[in-house]
Amino acid sequence: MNKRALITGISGQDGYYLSKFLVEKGYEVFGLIRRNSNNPFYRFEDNIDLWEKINVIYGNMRDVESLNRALVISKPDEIYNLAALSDVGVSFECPTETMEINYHGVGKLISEAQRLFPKSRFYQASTSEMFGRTNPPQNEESFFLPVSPYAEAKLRAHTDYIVGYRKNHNYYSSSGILFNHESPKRGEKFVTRKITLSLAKVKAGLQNYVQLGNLDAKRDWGFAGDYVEAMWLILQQENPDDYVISTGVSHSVRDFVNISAKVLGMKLTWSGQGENEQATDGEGNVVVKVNPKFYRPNEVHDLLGDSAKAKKILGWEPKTSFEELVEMMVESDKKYAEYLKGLAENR
Ligand code: F7E
Repeated sequence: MNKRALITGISGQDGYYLSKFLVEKGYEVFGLIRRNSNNPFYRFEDNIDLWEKINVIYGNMRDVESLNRALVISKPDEIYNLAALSDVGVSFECPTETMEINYHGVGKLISEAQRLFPKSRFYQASTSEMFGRTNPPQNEESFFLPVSPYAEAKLRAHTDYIVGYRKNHNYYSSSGILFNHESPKRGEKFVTRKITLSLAKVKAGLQNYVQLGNLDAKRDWGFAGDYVEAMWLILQQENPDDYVISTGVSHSVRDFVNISAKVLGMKLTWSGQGENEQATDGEGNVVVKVNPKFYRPNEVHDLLGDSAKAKKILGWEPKTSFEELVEMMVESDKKYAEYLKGLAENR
């Protein structure tokens, strides 16, 4: 019989790649979707065949009845909890909502899962943000020093519910402590996609420049398509555990801008410092500016993962290099910007 998986947050970037991966493996996939006025399947628009294979269940992480219903309908062997308020910057503005979804929501889901399906296996999307200000490289033994409401809530869920349920309730709960993972399906507010889409629009003549915050922040950026395989592998192990998933290479936001511009054939020249830093293209047009509006009240400066444990135990390694990732995202946004330009010209 086919295995059954319930994925919360299926309409996000990771939900897209994980459902594709599991459907290809022959799983019956159920996806929890929060009802709002946006198109729930916009990430699947270029893959309607995949969307049609997913059993959609409406509900949300605050509503325990809807979680109960999703579990009863899906009867899952595996549960992947990807639902979250995932924008770190926004979490400073909505700390209570962040705690409700990213912490209490996990408690609601895992307690129902353990009660109704004690033999199911639970994957939690934990995050490198939990390391916060701990010096790199970070691995499973590193201290957690969260500095945002997002990271605080994720860390509490990790400790109380994932480690807690595995130790105190003998329930199979594991986590992937994933470092940043990106793709052409990444939301447009995250810095990587903001850069690739904005610069592609600049190149197409649809906007003049992109405004960014802290250009010095360093992140370990991998490809989301590679990372969902690690999620699955984590649940295939005999014993539940936590694994850092990362590439082991970090770059600054400024590096990401430079490589994206290079793929677009733009040569950037940087000048100024701090809030006055900017980049001009070969023709002297300012194409990147700093706007302090995008600074965070508290910043995580340097994340660099050490995923030796995942390599040893799961046999997992990233397949996509940083340069390949940037190129994939820029090429996709180049096409998208051309499409938008065509729409504007035909209006
Ligand atoms: O920021 C800096 C910003 O929003 C990366 C989420 O998936 O990964 C993600 O969290 C860095 C930060 O991602 C802008 O200050 C500069 O230092 O792309 P981001 P994030 O905060 O690292 C982790 C692993 C998660 O778990 C999260 O859910 O870029 N930055 N200028 C900017 N960031 C944004 N968003 N916008 C800017 O204009």
